[in-house]
Amino acid sequence: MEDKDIARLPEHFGRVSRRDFLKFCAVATATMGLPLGAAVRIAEAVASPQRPPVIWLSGQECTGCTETLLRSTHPTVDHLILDLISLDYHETLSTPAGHLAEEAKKKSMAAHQGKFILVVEGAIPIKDKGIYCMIGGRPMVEILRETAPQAMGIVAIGSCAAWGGIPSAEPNPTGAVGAQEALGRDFKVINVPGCPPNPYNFLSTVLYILTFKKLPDLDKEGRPKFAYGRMIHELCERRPNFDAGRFALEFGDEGHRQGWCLYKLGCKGPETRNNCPAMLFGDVGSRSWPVGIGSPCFGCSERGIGFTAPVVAQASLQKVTPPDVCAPIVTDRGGGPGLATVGVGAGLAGLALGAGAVTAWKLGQVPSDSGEEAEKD
Ligand code: FSX
Ligand code: SF4
Ligand code: F3S
Repeated sequence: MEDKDIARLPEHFGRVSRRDFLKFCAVATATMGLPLGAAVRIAEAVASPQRPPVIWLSGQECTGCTETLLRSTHPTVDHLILDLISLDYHETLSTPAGHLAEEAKKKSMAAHQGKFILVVEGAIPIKDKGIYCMIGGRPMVEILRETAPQAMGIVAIGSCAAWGGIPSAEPNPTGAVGAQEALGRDFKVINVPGCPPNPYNFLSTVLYILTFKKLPDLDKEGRPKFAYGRMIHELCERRPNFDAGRFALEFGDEGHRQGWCLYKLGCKGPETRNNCPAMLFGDVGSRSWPVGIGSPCFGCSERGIGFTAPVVAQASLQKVTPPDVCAPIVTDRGGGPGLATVGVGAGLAGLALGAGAVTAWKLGQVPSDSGEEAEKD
């Protein structure tokens, strides 16, 4: 990012300083595997006087998805929402309630046909004509089907909205499904699963659509590849223990206290795609993700794993060898660091140019000029 590019940005984006906002954009661009220069394009897109309108529908959920956004910083998302995005309807955060809120939604939809982003939070019950989730006297499913055709893009935030999540767990008494299933194949829903999802994955997705006016590359589950392209197991800091056969066998045993691998306690990292070990949660520092604090991953972002597979069941192993990017964990005595170790170390030194670059390294993505992901499936 060149100085002249930065100079043409305003000093403040609402209450967020240019410095803080660019830091956020650098993390977002690295998360998406884009060249760091794209941060300026993102900043310009979001800073346009016509703030992008967002309509946020809530179904069957615990509101954890909204809560996780409120716990993010760089800048705090309440600033991001209130100053940069025009959040025209959100049942939890909107100031107006009842008829006034419904009125605001109608007005926004009429004024921004085909230009607003529709965010869906929570599952949608379709059994018995959707009567198990009523909003303003109407079934959620009806409201969703009426709103979706007018949106520029549809993002399902959280596993509930992506494919049903907790409300759809057996015996699924309300017939809960995700937004894609409720809307059918005529629509393309971007899924940002997780229970809750990482706020940066969600914000990066929204910023991508707003900046590039197209959808990011998606996997077969409709998830952005930049966030869900790698297995947790590939990025996990406990992976050397897995490879060396060091496992915690019970919660609180010596292995658990030593930070050994949680595979035998039911960790679903080997069959769950997400970037939790790299992105972390809540901006409270290292290890702030489930496995980092000693809890096995239960596969919240993987359809058919979280809320479906028994929590204690051992994951099926899809890849058993360490990723190439890892330095060897065992070296011959006296051999010193191998070429791979030196190469990775030199690469890290070169990349350590700021928060964006560090995040890119953690994700195993090196920002390239092409704007494409460095690694593909
Ligand atoms: Fe579901 Fe979101 Fe889990 Fe909760 O609202 S993805 S139950 S964290 O909050 O929808
Ligand atoms: Fe990490 Fe779980 Fe894989 Fe062990 S099984 S290395 S704890 S992701
Ligand atoms: Fe979910 Fe596993 Fe990440 S439980 S939050 S995908 S570590």
